[in-house]
Amino acid sequence: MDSRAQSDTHPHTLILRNWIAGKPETTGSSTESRNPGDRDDIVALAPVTGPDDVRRACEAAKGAQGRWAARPAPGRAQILGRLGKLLTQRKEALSQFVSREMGKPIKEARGSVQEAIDTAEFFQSEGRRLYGQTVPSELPNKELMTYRRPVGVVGVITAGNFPVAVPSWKIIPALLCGNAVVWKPSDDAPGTAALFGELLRAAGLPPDLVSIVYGGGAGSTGEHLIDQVDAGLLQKISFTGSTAVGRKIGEVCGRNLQHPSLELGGKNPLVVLADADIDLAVDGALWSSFGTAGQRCTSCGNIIVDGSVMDEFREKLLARAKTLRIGDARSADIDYGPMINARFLDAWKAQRQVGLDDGAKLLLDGHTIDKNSDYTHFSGNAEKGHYATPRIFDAVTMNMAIAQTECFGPTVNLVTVSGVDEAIAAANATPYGLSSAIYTQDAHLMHRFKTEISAGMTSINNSTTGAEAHLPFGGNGWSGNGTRESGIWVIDAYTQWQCVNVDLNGQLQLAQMDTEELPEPQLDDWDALDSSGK
Ligand code: UN1
Repeated sequence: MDSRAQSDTHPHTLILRNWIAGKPETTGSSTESRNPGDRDDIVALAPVTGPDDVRRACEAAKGAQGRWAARPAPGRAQILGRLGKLLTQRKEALSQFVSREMGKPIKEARGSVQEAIDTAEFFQSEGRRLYGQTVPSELPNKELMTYRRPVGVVGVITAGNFPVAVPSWKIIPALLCGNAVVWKPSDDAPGTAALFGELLRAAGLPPDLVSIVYGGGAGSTGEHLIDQVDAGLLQKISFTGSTAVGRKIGEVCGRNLQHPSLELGGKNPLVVLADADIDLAVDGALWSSFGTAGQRCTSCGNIIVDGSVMDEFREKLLARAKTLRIGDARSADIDYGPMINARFLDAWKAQRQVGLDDGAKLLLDGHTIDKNSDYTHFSGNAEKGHYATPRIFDAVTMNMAIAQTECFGPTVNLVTVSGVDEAIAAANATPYGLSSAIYTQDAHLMHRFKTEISAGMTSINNSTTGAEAHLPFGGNGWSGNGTRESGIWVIDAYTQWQCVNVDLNGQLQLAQMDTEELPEPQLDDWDALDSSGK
């Protein structure tokens, strides 16, 4: 018995089983994962995991973690390198599956699988470093050194918009550092999680090292997993999702004196200054705002434009936004696909009235696509998918609710400012601080923006998205709790430092007490220094 089977009645539907302590397990209840572009297509049936099963998964992970941590780091890393090779071999199949299950255009799906490959390759070589330090002692014949030690069992909770890349950002470095993982993937993409889990095991990871428990978030499996922090069975949570849920996780971890990794929301600004290359800025704004149907934490929320170029920018953005091609995610000829789920679609629908109540103007009135829609650039099946056309609000000011609140969908605000000071102030005027972008050709203004913006990620003359596997990813303020994913920085999230001293002196020596005393400085003649110059 494996972690998945093919349905007899629906041959395209995967029947998933939890993977707990190295074995597949069936539970009573299950949920469906449907293709958001074709709601008749049931991609997977996944269990909903109750508290007892989640607890067992965490208990079992402890033993697996100890055995894994005892393996030398380069050996652990070698397995992760093999994962990278397996992902490369299966890239197309996995990308097609991602696209079908959560509705990301196939080109983007390939890019997101590539991000996981890059992550595996990066951490394969990091296993030959995972450096500690040698440190000089204040005492003779004594050696000091530092080691990175694993944290323990890590609970990983991920979102559906990057169902391979973001889990890989967490699981790969967590494992490299000698931890075990209990993963609750998004209920929007359980099938993708099952395939990724299979590749992890095929690469040679001990089967009991990564458990996968399916289910929902609030009031469901995600919450049961968080409960294991209070139960003492998890030493860390790594979460990507909403700021509201991140706060709750932070509270639970805080009272247990743990430091979770929280990658949360954003209301990312893209600034266009008077001297910008407007066509380039329109390209970046269009992609940042509507790429992935606006369902990235790095999507642009506010486009902040200098008044002197606003008319030109607005006209060009509007003309392009009206022609965005929307349709089935696996078609090569679309700009964006369906909304990932009905919840995101409903929140996006509700945002329209919020903007109107704020007093903002609808420059482009986005709407859901149904069989009566006349949107000419649509190629999907309107009756079967969650589709939405682009929405642009104009005359937005930073005190409006729509300027302050993240909305995961194809919507963006135009904010007019005068000069760089106002532009930077507007860009900093939300409680978030994930990504940011500026378009200018002036090196001094680039410098001002990158030093004065509060954001974990800043692009100059590029869009608000576009993480790379070896750069720190994360944000300030409401966008997280200061931890970063990826690159060498994430290693701090999955290790804790141990310092060791080795005393070769043969006699007890005490730090700060048995150190050599220096003679008193002799500087009496300084009192006689005459600085008058006479
Ligand atoms: C997210 O939306 O949670 O840079 C992550 C980007 C992507 C990652 C986004 N590579 O937009």
